[in-house]
Amino acid sequence: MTAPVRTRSSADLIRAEEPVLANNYHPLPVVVASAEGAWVEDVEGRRYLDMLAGYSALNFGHRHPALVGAAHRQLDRLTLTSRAFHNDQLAGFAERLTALTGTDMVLPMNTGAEAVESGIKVARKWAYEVKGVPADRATIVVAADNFHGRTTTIVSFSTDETARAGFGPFTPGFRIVPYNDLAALEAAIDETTAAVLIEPIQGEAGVLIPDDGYLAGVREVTRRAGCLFIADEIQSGLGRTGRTLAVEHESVVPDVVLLGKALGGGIVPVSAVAGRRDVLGVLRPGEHGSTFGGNPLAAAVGTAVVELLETGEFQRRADELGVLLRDGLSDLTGKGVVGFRARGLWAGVDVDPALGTGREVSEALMREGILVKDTHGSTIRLAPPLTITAEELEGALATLGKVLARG
Ligand code: IF1
Repeated sequence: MTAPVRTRSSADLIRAEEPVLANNYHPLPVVVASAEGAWVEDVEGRRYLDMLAGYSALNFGHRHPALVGAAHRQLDRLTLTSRAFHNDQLAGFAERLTALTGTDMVLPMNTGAEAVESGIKVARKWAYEVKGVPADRATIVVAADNFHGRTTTIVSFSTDETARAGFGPFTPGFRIVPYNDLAALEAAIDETTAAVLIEPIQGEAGVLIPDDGYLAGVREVTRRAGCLFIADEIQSGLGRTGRTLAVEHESVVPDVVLLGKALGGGIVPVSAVAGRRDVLGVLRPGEHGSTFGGNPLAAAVGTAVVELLETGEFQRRADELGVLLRDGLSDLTGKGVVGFRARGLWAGVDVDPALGTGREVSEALMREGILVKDTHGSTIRLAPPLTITAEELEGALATLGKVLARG
């Protein structure tokens, strides 16, 4: 006789993690057991509207049927070959992704940080071989308050002490300038500069949207200086801001685009460096790689993600529902909201600190069935699946208003 399935309670599971799980997160006290679309359900069956969407990795909602279907079909055929051999999914994925992003070539990786690291390596190699920067002298200009991942090199150019402290020694070759400041950016570029690496909108910093013209300015300054413009679209891309890429809001075409998160449909880690052939073409066999990069399961899911984005439906939804989001946050301004930044279905909302920290507001919203994540201080981030309905979004905004009104 099979033992009864023992479902441990949320409290048991949270307690059980403590001695055996590295303490690098402070999650909200909710234990998710299942999910569909914009909704998750905890162990006890309580339902929550997911307004974080895996930090924008779940743009198509939890378990989108087209993506789960693609994954199931591939699971039953082939999951991994390594790049020592070809597989029958990768060409299609690379063709569809380059067409979708308007680029020539892709380098398939797994996590966002790997795409960022790969972008840094390719930019440096391009600087030495094409631009003629002396060996080991390449510099890359980044923005203060950036977030590009957690590897040692990436935190080397972070300005967030929490992300850096205790992880030195750090990788040299990075110059940090204020975000949204073209003069400072231009002043930091010289003949050693391989690239400028920036987020078109700074996510972790609190969804900071640069002034109109900033991205076009970065494009012009980098073109004139003969260095690369690398746009980190890992969080801002793939429909989140109402466009396939956030840089499209200024009709800007970077030399290299970094993608991740939603590229894997919230099912498998899929990331990519997509860009000009003369840039990615500097890589030759044996110079870079990854066990799982470009694996057939990732490529099959990535292809299904690109097919969803080719319709334009998700970009349109984010654009249209973004109006409702902005209107709702405008209505709450002065009623607990002291400021916000929003583009598409992505917002950083500054709550009156007198009402609590972002964490406290997140906990209060959790008790009302809404899941969000604070960024810093009293700012919370709203980034629901792009499949959210207008009614669900309005409900979330009404609940935020109720929580803030309670004080
Ligand atoms: C965590 C933050 C968000 C990213 C951009 C690269 C990466 C990320 C623009 C690296 C990843 C994630 C990391 C995750 C939480 C989340 C995050 F709070 F950390 F900063 F979204 F804002 N570029 N962001 O946003 O991609 O290697 O994680 O796949 O580290 O807690 P990754």
